[in-house]
Amino acid sequence: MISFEAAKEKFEQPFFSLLYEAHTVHIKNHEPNKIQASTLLSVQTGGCCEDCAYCAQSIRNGTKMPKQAICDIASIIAAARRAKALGSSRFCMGTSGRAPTPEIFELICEAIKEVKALGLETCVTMGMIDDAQAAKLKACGLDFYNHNVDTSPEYYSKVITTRTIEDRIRTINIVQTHGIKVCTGGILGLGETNDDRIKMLLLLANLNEPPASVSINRLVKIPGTRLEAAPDVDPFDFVRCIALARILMPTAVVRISAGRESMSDELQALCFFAGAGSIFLGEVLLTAPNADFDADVKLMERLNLTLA
Ligand code: DTB
Repeated sequence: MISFEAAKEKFEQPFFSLLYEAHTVHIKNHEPNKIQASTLLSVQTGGCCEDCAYCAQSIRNGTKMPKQAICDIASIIAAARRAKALGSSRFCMGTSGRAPTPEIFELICEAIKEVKALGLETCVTMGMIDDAQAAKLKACGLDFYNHNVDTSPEYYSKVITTRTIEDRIRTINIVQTHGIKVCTGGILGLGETNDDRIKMLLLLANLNEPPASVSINRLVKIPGTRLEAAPDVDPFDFVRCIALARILMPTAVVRISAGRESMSDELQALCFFAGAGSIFLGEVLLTAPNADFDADVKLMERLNLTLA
């Protein structure tokens, strides 16, 4: 297992040496000119009692987002068809709250089966789940479960107090035990240091099994949240994080998730070179705007990247 000091040394090496090292790992393990595309749908939005300082959906933030109606199965399937038409290969469904209610859980199980029948991969994020729920999701054919660690163990309580990072790791372990691939990651721009970012990446790399999918978000500063005025992430530090994720988790597909809407084409290109191989496609994420679809298609063309 690589030590913190060794990981920090990699992170702090000259920028182009880091990029070269990361790209070398990337081309050994991935097709560098293919970008996997996923589309997100918020099946249940808002009214969440958790206190994540970054989140639009927490009732403890000043975002005034009460619990909204749950999507019906027909609208979920319609959204999945649209995602496929856009060129996405994976459809990701999210629900707000600490853990799924029985009603939401049943709906998601039905949706997984129907979305898979359209020929799409499925991913779900719905908070804490137990063994029985993980077994049921596996039986429905779920491909990925998304559950982020968000930040470093040391910084976690500065961002969230209603649960611990150990709770998160417990759910990740349950998901992996049941043979569902894990999508996990975190958010850069919560006021954390580069040391926190390195620690978060080490935590991800040292899970019981390496994650198949790693989601790196740049904070979308949502007015009314406690982090609405958080300091910007230096763009080159963002690229360094992608590069270190690539080096520490060679086989994972690394996604530039939230925050791409405010990234230049050049910054995204550097991220792809450093080892990012996945994006979210479509107009919205869960509540926040995503990068523009037409601009994404153009960027793929200009960089000779193909969506997969
Ligand atoms: C992840 O790491 N990013 C996605 C997905 N996992 C669920 C969510 C991004 C949400 C961005 C903020 C919003 O839409 O409110």
